[in-house]
Amino acid sequence: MMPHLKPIIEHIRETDNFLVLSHVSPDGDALGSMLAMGELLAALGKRVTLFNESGIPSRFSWLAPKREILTALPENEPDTIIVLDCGSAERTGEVIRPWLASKTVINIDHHLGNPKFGTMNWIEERSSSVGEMVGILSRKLGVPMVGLLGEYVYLALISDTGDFCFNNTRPETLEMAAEILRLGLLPGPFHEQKQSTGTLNQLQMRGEVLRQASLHAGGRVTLIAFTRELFERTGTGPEDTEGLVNTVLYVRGVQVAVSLREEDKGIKFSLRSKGSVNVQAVAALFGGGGHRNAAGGTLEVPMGEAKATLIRAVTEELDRA
Ligand SMILES: [Mn+2]
Repeated sequence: MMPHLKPIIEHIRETDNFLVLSHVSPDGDALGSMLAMGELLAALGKRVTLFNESGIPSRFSWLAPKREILTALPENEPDTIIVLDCGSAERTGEVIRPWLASKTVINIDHHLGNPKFGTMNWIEERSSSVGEMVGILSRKLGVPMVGLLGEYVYLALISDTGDFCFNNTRPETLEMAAEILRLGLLPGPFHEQKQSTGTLNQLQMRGEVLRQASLHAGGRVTLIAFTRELFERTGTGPEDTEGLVNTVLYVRGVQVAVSLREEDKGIKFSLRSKGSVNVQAVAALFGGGGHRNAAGGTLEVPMGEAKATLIRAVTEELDRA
């Protein structure tokens, strides 16, 4: 059923010293799958180091992981690097990249078009999240998803499925969630912790962005934009934009939401779509990536030009569908 899984399981059983990492600017799946993999390997008695070039974003500070997450190269060199939720080798960041060429790399991911940059690759495009894949590994390796391991897998599941609302929520996903609840996780307190992490500044900044949301393509596209001026004026930052793009799909008749964010290198864009509209194809036009209903990338142009370019590309995709 999963031919790529067997050698990975054998390698994990036979090896001792691991470095586990996930993509820069981590989301709930990147953090959840990495922390879960850390717990899983520790439960197997392995030495494990966690690494994420960006560290933990402030909205996840409630996680307070007991295992340290390094942002610089560790002194102790691992035998094997497990790369999680990275659609390409570039997503691992700058710091660790030289090591990817010289060590055994296990690439576990669910992004469309992952180029299989690992020594071993397990890519499941249909999997809700990489956390779900780590959960499958836990089962195969005989480690029950109790305590922190269960919490971290659950965080990954709810993050990438939009709290089990997106189409990537499969029966297998809910069965894994059910397994974790049976083993003791309480969803109420967990969701409260996850959701109540904001500040008034963030709320007001988001309000301002929503007030300026605009409709395009005959009401099929909504667009929101975050400028550096706005961040400076409201005492907020790029990490405070998370999730707002999903909110603007709320408008009746809208099929695609576009979110733009001004950064040093240009404009970072996020796209969300409903149903069969493929925004991954749009992101790929500009060197970006992602999934059918959630994708993104960067445009090295000013804000006004980024708006026009993306509205045109998204409209063409909608007209084709
Ligand atoms: Mn993911």
